Amino acid sequence: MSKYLKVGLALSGIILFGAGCAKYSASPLATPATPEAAAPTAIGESQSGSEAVIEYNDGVFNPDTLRVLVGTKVTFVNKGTKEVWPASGRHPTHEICPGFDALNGLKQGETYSHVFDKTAECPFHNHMMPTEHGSIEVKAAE
Ligand SMILES: [Cu+2]
Repeated sequence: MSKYLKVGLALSGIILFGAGCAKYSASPLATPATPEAAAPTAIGESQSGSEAVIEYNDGVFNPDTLRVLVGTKVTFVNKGTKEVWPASGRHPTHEICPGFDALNGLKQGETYSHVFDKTAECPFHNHMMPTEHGSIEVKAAE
């Protein structure tokens, strides 16, 4: 009995030690401080189906990939000094998600909102600088 107990303790010691090692070796891979801001692709998720915000700051949409439920109002906010004109792909016709088009450039502090009322994959871009782009996935409410 005591022999089994000793083996059991030894095993759990090894398991604990192993877990400790795994944790320790994994930590250097983690990005310090703010992984969301540092990552090249920021993914936002809205589960409420109500509202979501995408901030634009001098060439960067944050998040640039967003998943929302049908019926979500997405608001683009210009936080930077460069103008931004959010619009659906494909440039320059913006026909992929009809109606998703600010129709003019937003200056610093200005906003544009669009309600996504059906499931779709809506790539978007800055119509004034089409190389700046992102994507909004509109999913059915469950
Ligand atoms: Cu465009």
